[in-house]
Amino acid sequence: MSKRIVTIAVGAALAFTVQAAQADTLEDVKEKGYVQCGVTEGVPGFSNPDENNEWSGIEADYCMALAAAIFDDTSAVRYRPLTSTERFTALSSGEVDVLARTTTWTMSRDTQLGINFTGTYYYDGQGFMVRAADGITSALELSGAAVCIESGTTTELNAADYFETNGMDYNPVVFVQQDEVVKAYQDGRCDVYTTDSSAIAAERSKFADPSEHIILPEIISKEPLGPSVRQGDDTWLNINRWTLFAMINAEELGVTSENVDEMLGSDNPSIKRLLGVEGDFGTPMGLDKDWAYRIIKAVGNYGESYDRHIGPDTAIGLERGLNALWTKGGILYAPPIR
Ligand SMILES: N[C@@H](CCC(=O)N[C@@H](CS)C(=O)NCC(=O)O)C(=O)O
Repeated sequence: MSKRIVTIAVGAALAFTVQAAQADTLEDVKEKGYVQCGVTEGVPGFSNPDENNEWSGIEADYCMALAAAIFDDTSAVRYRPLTSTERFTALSSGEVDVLARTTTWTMSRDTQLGINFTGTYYYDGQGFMVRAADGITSALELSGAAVCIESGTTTELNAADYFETNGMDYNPVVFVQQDEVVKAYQDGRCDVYTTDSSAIAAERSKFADPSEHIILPEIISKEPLGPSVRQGDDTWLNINRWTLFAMINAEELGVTSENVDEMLGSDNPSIKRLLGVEGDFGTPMGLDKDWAYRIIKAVGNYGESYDRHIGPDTAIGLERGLNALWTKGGILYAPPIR
């Protein structure tokens, strides 16, 4: 046997072994009858439980979209609240099937923790909140400040970089749980609360008088927030990736939860493929042909989810900004379904 043929044979055997060793999360999910979604302990607009333990937010919507694609039933989700510190272990140990938990896609997380990020559902950046009465107008005036931070986050690392780069001292006051962080800031144990700016807006919306707190203009980092799954299961990765892409493509094509039935009759080939009227893009992922129709019908497109939970008309009040579609001045861009 030539060296080349031997190499090919070994390669094929290896490929087979890898294939055989692949986890089948979709099968597991179907067997147990629900998607186990790792979420926050409560960030309004992202993933947040109400008094009846009904979860809502763009991350909860994402979990429901997966359940709609797989089961045609948005209630087939179990939410598992996780702190920042425990989230990655919960994913890699199999305690959850997917993390949709205000988690920033970074290189070390993507390449060293045995997980894969599947996309970005919110382009965020780290900001600072201070008490209006303190008269601070820029983060560059924060030298010597006590800064409240959640542990196990990019927040911690970015703050260290920012203060060092700008030659400023600071006193990090670090907690494992978000409510402790916010309470410490409210109790005056810190001068500053820092985290993803969307979460600052979410937290501030819960304060008795939000106008007593201001968000400083500096955004000190890139925080692309997205879902992540365990490595070694490409089918599950594809389902997660294309669930988000289907919601973004639906917005771009003008398909909404309201008009999706009417859109089944559309002549637009992109809409026909999205809705499974032409071609079958579901079966190759282990889903039904109408997987995306189900998502849009039950949860809506990306813009609907955004507007419902974090948009300008909500208490969180976030403009689309970077998270607008690429056709509308933002950077939200999903590959085509074809
Ligand atoms: N995006 C950053 C920060 C994530 C993070 O944990 N943010 C806090 C601030 S809002 C949070 O979501 N806390 C919710 C919780 O602990 O349940 C990261 O991935 O490290």
